[in-house]
Amino acid sequence: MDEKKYTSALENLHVLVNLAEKKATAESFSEVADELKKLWKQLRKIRTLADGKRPPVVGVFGCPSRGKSFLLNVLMGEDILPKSPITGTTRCAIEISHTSGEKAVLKQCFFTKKMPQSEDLSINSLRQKLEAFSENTAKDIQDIEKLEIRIPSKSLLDDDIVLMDTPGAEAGIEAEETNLLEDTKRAVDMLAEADVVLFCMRADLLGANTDGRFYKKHIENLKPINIIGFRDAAKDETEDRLIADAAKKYRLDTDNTCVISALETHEALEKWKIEHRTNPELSLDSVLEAGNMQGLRKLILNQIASKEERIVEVKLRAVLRQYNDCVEEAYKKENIDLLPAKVYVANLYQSLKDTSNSSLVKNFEECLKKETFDSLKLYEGEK
Ligand SMILES: Nc1nc2c(ncn2[C@@H]2O[C@H](COP(=O)(O)OP(=O)(O)O)[C@@H](O)[C@H]2O)c(=O)[nH]1
Ligand SMILES: [Mg+2]
Repeated sequence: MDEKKYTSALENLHVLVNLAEKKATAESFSEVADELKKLWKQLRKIRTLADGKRPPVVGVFGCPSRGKSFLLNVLMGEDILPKSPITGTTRCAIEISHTSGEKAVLKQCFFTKKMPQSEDLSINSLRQKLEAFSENTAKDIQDIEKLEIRIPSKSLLDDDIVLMDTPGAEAGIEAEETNLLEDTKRAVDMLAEADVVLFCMRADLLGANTDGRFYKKHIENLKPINIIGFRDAAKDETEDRLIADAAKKYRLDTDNTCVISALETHEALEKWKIEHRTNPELSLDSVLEAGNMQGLRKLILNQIASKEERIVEVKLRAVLRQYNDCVEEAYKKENIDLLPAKVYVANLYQSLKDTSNSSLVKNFEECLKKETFDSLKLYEGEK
């Protein structure tokens, strides 16, 4: 996208957000209100990213035990997040960022209580607290929307990036697996919060249906960076083979796929920490080379650098798609007055056309399925 087009895409975004705020009162949308309100919130978030008012959020997603938490610990340079061979260790989203202070900070954001609860902690107490939250029996987790932590250690990525850990998720699971169901819902909700989506798989479990189903249902459309982790556990395979294998099984984009071993990077990092004590000048290059963390880092930084074109467009598209689903859902239910929603879509559509950004208008039209679209025209005709 050239600069002119980008500016007008941003203008559109401002128009959309303003319109959304004006039109979207809860009452006017009956049952779809909650969904719609979530979408407005997302639009606003996309805008703050595009305006450079907040750092990008890089989130890890995938089935349980794909090494998501472990990878983030390595990227943060500190073992903070609970990780274990037992599935379901991560129970709610955790956002991690850097602090220049000496103490770590833990902030709990709740669903019901408005005020978050924040405290300064040592790294050790933070680790213990997070451990307690990860206990399967932890009751207090129910009301926690997400945890935000800030830590003083040096990140392997960039101090300005927020990392996000999410619970392990699966698509199409049985209702009796209540924890997994709840975890999946939480992870899927968090997809909207991530600007860069890292989809985690395992080299030693490539081809598992669970990964494929989750990828297809929730990830594919979000232009993810695909990570084939646990490279050390599939030593006999070449990297190309692993990528080709994953591409064939899940039909993912090979350009945005990389093979890593967070375990190898972790070992190099521990070694670096010891040597760093006597040689403060020691660079992190050897750590990044181990387990191909450098390859992953490049993919992430590239995607962030192109946030103007890529992230904003991808996210906007995703929001529109959700919008479409949401309207469609409303159609299925009877006794729902869809007129306000239709007016809303008509307004959105009109505002896009007014700012005459053809690529966004096209996106929008693509995203709205024909059925929804026809009824829109109908409404416009009725006017
Ligand atoms: N061999 C190997 N084990 C790993 C690697 N990454 C993570 N693990 C192990 O896999 C287990 C699950 O990791 P975890 O990060 O909790 O998975 P999550 O459920 O996806 O967050 C842990 O016991 C880790 O030690 C890796 O690159 N290689
Ligand atoms: Mg985890």
